[in-house]
Amino acid sequence: MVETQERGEGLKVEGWLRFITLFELVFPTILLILGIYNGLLQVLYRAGIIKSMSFLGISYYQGLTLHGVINAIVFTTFFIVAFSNLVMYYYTRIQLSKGLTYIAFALMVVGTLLAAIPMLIGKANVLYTFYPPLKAHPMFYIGAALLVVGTWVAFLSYILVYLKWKKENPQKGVPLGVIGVMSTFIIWFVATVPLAYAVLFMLIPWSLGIVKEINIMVERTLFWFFGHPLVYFWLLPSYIMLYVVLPKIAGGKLFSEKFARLVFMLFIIFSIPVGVHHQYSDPSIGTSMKFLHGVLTFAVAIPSFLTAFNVAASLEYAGRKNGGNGIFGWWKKLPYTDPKKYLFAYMFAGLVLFLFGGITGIVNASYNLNSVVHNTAWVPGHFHTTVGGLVFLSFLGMSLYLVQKLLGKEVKFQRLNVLVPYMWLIGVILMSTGMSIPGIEGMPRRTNIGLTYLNPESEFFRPGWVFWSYLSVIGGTIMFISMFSYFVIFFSTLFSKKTSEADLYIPTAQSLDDAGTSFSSFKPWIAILIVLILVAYIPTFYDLSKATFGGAPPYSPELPVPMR
Ligand code: HAS
Repeated sequence: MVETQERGEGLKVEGWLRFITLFELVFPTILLILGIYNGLLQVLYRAGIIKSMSFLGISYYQGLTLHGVINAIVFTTFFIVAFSNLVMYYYTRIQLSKGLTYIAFALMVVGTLLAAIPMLIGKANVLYTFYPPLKAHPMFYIGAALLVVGTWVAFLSYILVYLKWKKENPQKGVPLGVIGVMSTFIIWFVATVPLAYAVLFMLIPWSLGIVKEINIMVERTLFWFFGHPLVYFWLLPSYIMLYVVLPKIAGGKLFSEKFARLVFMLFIIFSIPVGVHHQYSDPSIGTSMKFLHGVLTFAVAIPSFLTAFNVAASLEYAGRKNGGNGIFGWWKKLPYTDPKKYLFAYMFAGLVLFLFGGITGIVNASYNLNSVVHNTAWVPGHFHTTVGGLVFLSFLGMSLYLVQKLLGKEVKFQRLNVLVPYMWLIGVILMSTGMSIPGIEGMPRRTNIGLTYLNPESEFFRPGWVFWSYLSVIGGTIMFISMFSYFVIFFSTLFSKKTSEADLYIPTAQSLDDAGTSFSSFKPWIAILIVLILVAYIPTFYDLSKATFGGAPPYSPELPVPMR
């Protein structure tokens, strides 16, 4: 067991770091109100309950862009940087560079505000994937670029802390939380370099009118080089919590730290060379590359399977330690609804959702099944149980916890708080089921023709989809109520009176095994990653270079769609 893993005392956080971290937690939570509101409008609009999304003068694609960018990009990125700042400091006790942390913070805030302006005035209705032919105002791309550069600066500050810690502790294994943060940002950095190329050299010149045409397939491929690792950028901080925090709160220990470390290393090698599984239906990329990326996608599921077993075994250990016996007795001894241990509820509800997210992900990864579900409502069904499930819930729970600790406050409405994740769980299951089942029958993933397939007057009317759309509305409404409750709890806690000393304490489980110094070096894994990227992407870009097409004119999704 690594020594730093066992530390349990609170840690004073200097004023400047407390300020930045709190800002990085509270600012995206405020934006989330708009993101969640647009989520509710989505389900209502899709089911035809509201005939337009224009309550705030927001159009369908504009609302969908705000929903995706705020919830999946801004909220997550800010949380991950705030959480990583604290994890690095807590487990190494080495101060982050104040200058770098401030620069990262400033770039992220300015970038977000710059990107927000065109989104809010309807000049960037390009969805969170923002690939052409959808075209945004240049300010959107510049803002997105600044946000990403901000995270690179934050990563630089982590690298400095990591190297200093290694130098001072040559004989020790790196703390698990630090391995988790470093893995998250190694993946993120490698994934965002091609994205930066695409934004700087393709999208910005295109949006400024400097170039008239853009190679859509190359840009899409660069985007998905980034787009799949993006999901592990979201997931790995949740895995840090599952390994480090959850077993402790459950009352037990981590089953195997060695396996947990291996999981992070496997993510480094497999997260990136899989992007083409988002492009199985795209032209210009040959089937052999699609097959290779498909195989590697199954490989990237392995660390999640390892996690499922490691976490389940840790929970069983905790349940038995809490007095549970027999095959199922230990299940009853976990703190599902203990208001003081609310982080358990947030993570457990997320784990249940991730079982569905994992299964649907494997379906997506299968080349032939993907052709059934691609671009259908099945896909949002999948990602609301992954990024909208485990990731979102663990981030919400941890945001509240960190705000509480850094300000020395008591959580308000504690009974309601412990119900929030279970409401969200029920809501997501209903909403995702209501999207996944008709998705298999071809219900489109996105539509700005609203009522068409639910309208008996339309030639596209699908009576079988009416029930599922209403089920989604019920699920989406429960999700909205859950989040409304969360906002009340979060902001009441934020503005409540201080009740204790403000310090940082991250509940940290010991491990049943002694991981020693195993899997403490990133170098061999980064080397394997580079080889795999070359193998998976050189032939892909070769295929693209042989394709004979020019650019495409910009397209606006808000153009009128022919209706009967
Ligand atoms: Fe995915 C599309 C394949 C994981 C997010 N994915 C998406 C999109 C998003 C997304 C946002 O292959 C849409 C992108 C877009 O806008 O077009 N995904 C996978 C696979 C995995 C996977 C194989 N996805 C994620 C995660 C995400 C995420 C994680 C966010 C965080 N996904 C795809 C594919 C597509 C796709 C294709 C393209 C679809 C298309 O055609 O457009 C795997 O990583 C999943 C592995 C997971 C597991 C589950 C392990 C289970 C655990 C829980 C254990 C529970 C316990 C509790 C212990 C193997 C760890 C016990 C409790 C009990 C009650 C029993």
